[in-house]
Amino acid sequence: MVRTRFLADYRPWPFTVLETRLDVTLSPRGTRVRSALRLSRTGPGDLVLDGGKGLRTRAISIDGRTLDEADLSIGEETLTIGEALLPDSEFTFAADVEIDPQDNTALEGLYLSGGIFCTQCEAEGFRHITWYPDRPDVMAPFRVTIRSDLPVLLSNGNPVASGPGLAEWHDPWPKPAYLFALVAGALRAVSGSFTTMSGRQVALNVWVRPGDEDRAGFALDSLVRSMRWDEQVYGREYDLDVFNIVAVDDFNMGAMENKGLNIFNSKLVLASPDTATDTDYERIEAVIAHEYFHNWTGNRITCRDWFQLCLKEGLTVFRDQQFTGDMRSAAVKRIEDVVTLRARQFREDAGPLAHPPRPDRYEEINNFYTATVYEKGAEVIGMLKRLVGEDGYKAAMDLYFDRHDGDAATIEDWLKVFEDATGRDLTQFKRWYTDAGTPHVVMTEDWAATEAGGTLTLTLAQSTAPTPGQPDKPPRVIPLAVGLIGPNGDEVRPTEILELTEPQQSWRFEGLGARPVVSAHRGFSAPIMLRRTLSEADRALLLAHDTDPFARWEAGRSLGLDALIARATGTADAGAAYIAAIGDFLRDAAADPAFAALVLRLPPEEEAASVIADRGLTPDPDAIHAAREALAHDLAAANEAALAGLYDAMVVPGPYAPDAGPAGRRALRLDALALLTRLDGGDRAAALWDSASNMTEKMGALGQLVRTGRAAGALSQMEQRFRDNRLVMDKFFGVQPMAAPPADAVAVARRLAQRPDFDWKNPNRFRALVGGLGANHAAFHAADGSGYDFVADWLIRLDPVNPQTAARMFSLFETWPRYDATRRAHAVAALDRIAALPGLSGNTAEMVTRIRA
Ligand code: 0A1
Ligand code: ZN
Repeated sequence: MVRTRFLADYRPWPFTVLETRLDVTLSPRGTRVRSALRLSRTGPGDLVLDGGKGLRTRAISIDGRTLDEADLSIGEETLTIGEALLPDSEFTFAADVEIDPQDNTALEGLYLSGGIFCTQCEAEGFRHITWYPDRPDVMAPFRVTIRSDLPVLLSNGNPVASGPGLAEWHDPWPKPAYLFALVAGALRAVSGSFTTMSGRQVALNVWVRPGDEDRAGFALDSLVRSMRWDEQVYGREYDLDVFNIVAVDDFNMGAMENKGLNIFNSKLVLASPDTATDTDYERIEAVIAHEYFHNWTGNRITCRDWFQLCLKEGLTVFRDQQFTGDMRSAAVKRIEDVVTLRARQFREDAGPLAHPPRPDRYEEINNFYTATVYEKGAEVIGMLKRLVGEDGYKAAMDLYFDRHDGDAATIEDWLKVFEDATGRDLTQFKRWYTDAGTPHVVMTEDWAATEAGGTLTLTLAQSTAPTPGQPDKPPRVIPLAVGLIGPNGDEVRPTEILELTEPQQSWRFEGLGARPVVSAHRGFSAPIMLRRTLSEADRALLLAHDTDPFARWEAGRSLGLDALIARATGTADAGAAYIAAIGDFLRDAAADPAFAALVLRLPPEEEAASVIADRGLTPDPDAIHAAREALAHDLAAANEAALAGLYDAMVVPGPYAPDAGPAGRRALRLDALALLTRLDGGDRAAALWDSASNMTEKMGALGQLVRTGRAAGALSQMEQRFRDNRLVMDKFFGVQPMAAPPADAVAVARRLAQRPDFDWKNPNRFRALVGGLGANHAAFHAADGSGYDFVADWLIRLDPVNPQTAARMFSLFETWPRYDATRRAHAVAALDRIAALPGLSGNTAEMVTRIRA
């Protein structure tokens, strides 16, 4: 049943839960859940509890008196007890229900993953476990008893008792039901400990399946680094005696921050040099940190309602980005984050699924765990920090933790804290939370030379295109960081922040000697698209000399994009300036390999398509693919010696370490390899496949072999060696459709889908294959519609089994309006075929309707 929820309809629940007691007897087909909620009335109204279809209700009682059917009304989604039947002040509501974890393929609520019982309750999963006020503003301490013969029985909080077949847990920190978790299984712990800043000992465990223990150490170390960092940078101390992390193979998302018991997709826990890449390691470290940081930003301070989701997610992403920047290279991390933001969030903001970081309506909240809520939510906090400064930010954060600890808060509360701590009026700034769309900022320059020295006038003009449901876009506060670079490459003015608040404003820089080159949007100071005219020579100068690493990278990126787009739209041999600038850059590339790897990487086809569309033209995926291949070839040919030199020089001696230093060298080496393969046809890649002793180099080589049609041997070796390793086999399923030549990729995907080990009910495996094809731009957007059909067929199959994972993959289709009429017709036909299906889940129905609108 589809129903729209509105932010404006928020009403508090008329009771407080003083304590929640759960007694759970586990069994795959009939798990018994007995709950007792101590309630106290805070306002008038019936007692209305949430529950799902899967609950087999055996008994409901109030203060021990079992209610007859006549006293209750049990609907599809709620249980109601009339006000007249309830005691006046405090009373206990108890429920006795039975559920079927084995049947739970949606992976929401209590389910089984490879013999492990586990839960996923965010956002509204707890209602599949028992009747409950399943809303984030209802918080309670929990006491949980688990009964099972399985050896490891875990829940939130601290362990209070355990015996044969039984464990009892107590979580003293009031929490909403979405943070509840329970795990039971034959698990092994990799353990450590942490002494907090006030000297408390915390036991740390990473729970994995027997045999996986040797791949859990990095996750444990990452946890310790996260705990220390949150104390040092935010003054936040952990607040329980134990912190447990559990890895499960079947999980809809990355991981979940359940209080004291984080549950992770195993791909974000398990790593060893021969099974995980450098990127996997970096991601594990970041997600372990993210979930840990939620303990304060999400758990101690949670959200009043799901419209406020970015309150916890934007802030926690911002914190995990800061953490990774501190652990590794801040400059490289910033560029990586911008690349992801543009690829996912800008694209979302420009299409039919655009929504503000704080939406004001939704049908299915699980469809709003988006790049906009997460990544743009983080960008908005970055801007806030830039506007109020380091000290202002620190004062505001201290006040936030002080004022709102224990609360279910709102974006208004968050902004008020910043206003109170810094004295700044954030009325206009709030639009970043309420308005969708990426602002365009046009920058123009006027140079006037006088006797006293030249004056540069910079004019900035902002506008934002309409988005669904929001036709008018008033101006926002946009902090644009700029610096000036002299013609000889020296910085003549350090970074300053121009605060654009009007539709158009100008700034004057006086007393300059020669006309400088403006280094603009330094550090990507706001999530906007900056449009300016800058000569190729000036961009080459910035790439060579800018002191700001983001702006420096951006100069090269912009040359690359222009070269690619010119070729894709008609100019055959464009890109001389780009190729020459990269050639100059390569001379110094070894100085900072991780940064150099980013500069050397050609813009992806998808990004070229977005920029072409943004310029009002129709992107042609085949032309873009051909142009990118040709540009890569020419770039390689012009710089062959330098690339070959780097490829040899960037070998990392000694045993593998996942640290930023060696990882950066491997990244540069593999980016050089990708270009050199255009010249040697895959010889180096084949040799590297044979000699590599770590998964990073293996996958770097394999991608090139797949692209050049030389992967058969490597793939069969991979299969031989890793057929029992699910995570490595996901790579096997992903790399082939993603890297195959677009003309072959759909056939490759179809063949893989027929393999018996295409276990499509496992979200990782499904995403590897179907998402892998989706990531091959020219294949997914094949002119004959075969890419759309392949994805649609599989989404149709997945939807009844796992609606959340199916619905989230619809974003692959969100760019359909920008392509040509033939492709649009194919995409619309695929979407309409899905929309017409009887019994479509609410999740998918909402996505299809929004995308088609
Ligand atoms: N809060 C988690 C993300 C998450 C959201 C929903 C889930 O199930 C539907 C699972 C995880 C995070 O930000 O990591
Ligand atoms: Zn999160």
